[in-house]
Amino acid sequence: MLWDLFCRVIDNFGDVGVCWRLAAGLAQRGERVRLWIDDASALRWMAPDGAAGVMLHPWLQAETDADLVPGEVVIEAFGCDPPARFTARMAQRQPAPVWVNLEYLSAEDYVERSHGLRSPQFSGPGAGLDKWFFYPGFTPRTGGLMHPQAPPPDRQETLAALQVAVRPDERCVLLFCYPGSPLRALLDLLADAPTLLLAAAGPAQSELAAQPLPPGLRAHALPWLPQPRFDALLHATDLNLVRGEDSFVQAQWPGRPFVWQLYAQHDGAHAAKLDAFLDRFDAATGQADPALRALWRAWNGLGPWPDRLPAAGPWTQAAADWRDRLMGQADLITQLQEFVARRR
Ligand code: TRH
Repeated sequence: MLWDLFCRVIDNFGDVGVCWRLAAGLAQRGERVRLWIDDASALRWMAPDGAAGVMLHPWLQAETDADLVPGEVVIEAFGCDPPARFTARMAQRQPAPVWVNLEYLSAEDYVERSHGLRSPQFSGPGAGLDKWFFYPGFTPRTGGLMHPQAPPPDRQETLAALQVAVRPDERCVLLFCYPGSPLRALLDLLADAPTLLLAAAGPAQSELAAQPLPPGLRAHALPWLPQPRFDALLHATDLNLVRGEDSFVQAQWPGRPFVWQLYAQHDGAHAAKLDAFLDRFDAATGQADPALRALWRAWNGLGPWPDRLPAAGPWTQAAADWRDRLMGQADLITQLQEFVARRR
């Protein structure tokens, strides 16, 4: 089948990160994918070699190319609305494409209620078509998550390829954060043990450069990595500090401790998202160390700092149990293919 996947890059890299991972995953399963994107610049480092079966197209071409015939499936990521003329062509296509809106990730209850809902289009270029809502999520009544596409390479290989040498007694920590992060307090907490801090490209490096490192901490600046190598790195560390959506999901597959920095929303809605996730995580794993929620909330500017990191053993066990639970659920791409097949 031909899948048309529309991606509008609002800011940061999650929109393109999620869409590229989906496009590459569908192509790996034999689907033909046209990825329509308004700013493909990040793909220069995120996907330098592209992927067989994925054809990149500038967003505007979907508006201007009068001979374009929509595919059997149209995915709009995060409610980005395909160009009007393309949508009008979808309405003329016989049979009509299956039109899916891939929504943002959340652990909140509304996701289970909203997943799979149909939205008949009564007006506009898509009048007469149905749009379907597809919600990623952490429970069986959602669309699931994008599972790793391949087993992770060996930890030592991954670190050696990045010229990262972790000393025997050192904890290896990945930092991928937003500008203005409360780094000082985090560094003081990480000073409880010898630590090598791998700073992802972007704000983490400039923020770290402005901070004196406590004794026992070393820092290593990483380049922008192709997505599969970034994923492999998540499996090569002891603790991952990640952000947004896509890196947050992928940091759950190694079964090692992770901390989520949410994209701060002016109305504070990110606080409910954080608590909704930890409520599910704690309930599913029996994790009960109060330092964990305190650390997550403090890192997101939502509360006071704990006086210590969560205990590593129980934290790692909880992360592994959580991963096993998620791996037991059907992955998002499989569910999306079945979702579409049932609606064709
Ligand atoms: O960049 P992000 O903060 O994106 C976020 C999310 O999209 C969020 O939903 C949205 O509200 C906000 O932007 C505006 O974080 P995220 O989602 O983890 O996306 C980063 C992508 O970049 C992810 O696919 C991993 C990839 N990446 C690499 O491939 N190589 C790298 O070196 C790094 C640092 C990241």
